Amino acid sequence: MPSPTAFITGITGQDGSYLTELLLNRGYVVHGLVRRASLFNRSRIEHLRLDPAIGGKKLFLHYGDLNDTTSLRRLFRTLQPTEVYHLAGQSHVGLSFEIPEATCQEIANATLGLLEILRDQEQPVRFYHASSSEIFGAPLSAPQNEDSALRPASPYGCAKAFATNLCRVYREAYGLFVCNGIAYNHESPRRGENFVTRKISLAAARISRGQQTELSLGNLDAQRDWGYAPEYVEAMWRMLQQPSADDYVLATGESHTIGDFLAAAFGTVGLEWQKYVRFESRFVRPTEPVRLVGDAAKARAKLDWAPTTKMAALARLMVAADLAEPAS
Ligand code: G4F
Repeated sequence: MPSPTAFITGITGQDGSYLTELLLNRGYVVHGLVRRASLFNRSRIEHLRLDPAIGGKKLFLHYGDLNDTTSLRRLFRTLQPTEVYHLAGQSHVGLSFEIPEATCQEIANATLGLLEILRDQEQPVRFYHASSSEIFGAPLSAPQNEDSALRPASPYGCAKAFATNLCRVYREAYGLFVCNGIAYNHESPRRGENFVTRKISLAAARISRGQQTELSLGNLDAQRDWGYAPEYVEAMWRMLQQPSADDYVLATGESHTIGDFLAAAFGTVGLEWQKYVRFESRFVRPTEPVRLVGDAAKARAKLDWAPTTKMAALARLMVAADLAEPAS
């Protein structure tokens, strides 16, 4: 039996790196799409790429751009992937207010381009779309599930809602195996430093080492459902192993404020966060979801998936990882 072949857009991101590890461990050949940039941004997968048993043997990177569908189509023809994980796109909700057109181009149009390519494949391809809890935006009820109304509160949320609906339409109209993973916030030591959890874990570690004196943040009252990213990529893979395609909410079912996360992270190093955090209005978004919390009952029932790492443990492990990094 030849190895199954996966193609990942966004392979250099947090989720892409964990998913690559998971797929390699399960015997896949993994191909990843990488955007050309003057500086390499491959640090999260460098340990895999430089492993002589993996890089160039089981893991291959390809330069490309999601909006260049001609070269993407060519890649599909050459690689003939059996599973596609579409994780790429501008992922910062706050930034989507600054660059809404680029955000919609990267998230909405790019997904449409991939779905069109999928339609033309001769062999069936299973497709995972990284949808987001941001599609629920200002929800009318909590917790949200797969049937909750889409009421996005940002350009990012609008673009994800568009892409999520397109995936549903292409599944129903053309019988494609397309799944939406409606993921709530999922974090890890590999999270980008401009997301609130990583900003906080880094600050707690640096302040405890005397390398930083304060931490500037925006809205501390927003509530999020935070899980641990490696557990979420397991669910992504399980979705594509099902007999039929469907949409699934991925969430812990617990909601916490930014203040709760601050207390857990700073508590790890024995500090009171209130002494170090100051408000900075530039981090406040024009509008944003107030309370997002997901109901992952369907994923539990059909995928046998349940996240085990909750907010406090997550904060602790992220601070521990930042403390273990050499001081810079
Ligand atoms: O960490 P955040 O930037 O994550 P956000 O906006 O919830 O989005 C993340 O999760 C979504 C769901 O999975 C993804 F779709 C999306 O791609 C991304 O991964 O902000 C969390 C909360 C917000 O309420 C924000 O206003 O933290 C608040 N916040 C307060 N001060 C801050 C800051 N967020 C950031 N990034 N930086 C701050 O200084």
